[in-house]
Amino acid sequence: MVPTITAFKTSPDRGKGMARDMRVRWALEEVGQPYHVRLVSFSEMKEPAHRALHPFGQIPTYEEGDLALFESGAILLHVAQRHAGLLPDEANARARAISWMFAALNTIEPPVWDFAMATLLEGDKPWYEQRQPILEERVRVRLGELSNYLADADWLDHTFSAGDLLMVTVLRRLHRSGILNDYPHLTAYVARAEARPAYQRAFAAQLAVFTGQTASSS
Ligand code: GTB
Repeated sequence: MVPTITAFKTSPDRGKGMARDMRVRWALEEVGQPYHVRLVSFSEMKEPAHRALHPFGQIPTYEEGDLALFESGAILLHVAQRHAGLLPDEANARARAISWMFAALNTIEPPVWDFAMATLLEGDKPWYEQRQPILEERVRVRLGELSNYLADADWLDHTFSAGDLLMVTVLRRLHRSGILNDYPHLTAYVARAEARPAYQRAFAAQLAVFTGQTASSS
């Protein structure tokens, strides 16, 4: 059965692949699973039909037969457990890869998200100049630790996994800030992941939503 995911009809990032449908698309490409995409507007996301799939009125969602999932991490875990390619077969290695999925979402993403959102949305607030260095330092502490751990290894735990996929989607959010340039191991890690054919296909697919809209609205 071909699953259907949801994505922004009009992504605020203008096709840069920053929204969280990108990680689901990438996972499905990695495992070779075809998928349909239903594009939703911001207002459609808040309507009952979409809230039946996602209680918080967001994207991405994932529908496959009777199953409806929300939360990108849960969707990735489901895809990775159902198909080969994103989690190792050996039980301990598999458990470690799942630890990295949680580390990406629970340890790295919160400070990165707070920093990126403040940069985007709070530049005009009176507290911005004081708060932003604090948020940046929280990001830098985690990046330093992650960089020391990774060093010049290709992937977090020997072979590419859903943990790497999530970690890279989180780190990519820092591209705009330039912070990542201070961590060459992490820059190389992100570039290595972005060079994967599955990443390229997923990125092209989400970009086509933006360029297609541009073409049809002109
Ligand atoms: N924890 C959930 C998950 O991992 O699935 C979070 C889902 C989420 O935040 N979804 C966002 C959303 O639907 C899109 S990804 N927002 C609409 C709303 O809440 O009304 C977050 C996002 C949005 C835009 C950019 N951007 O433009 O760069 C980047 C990331």
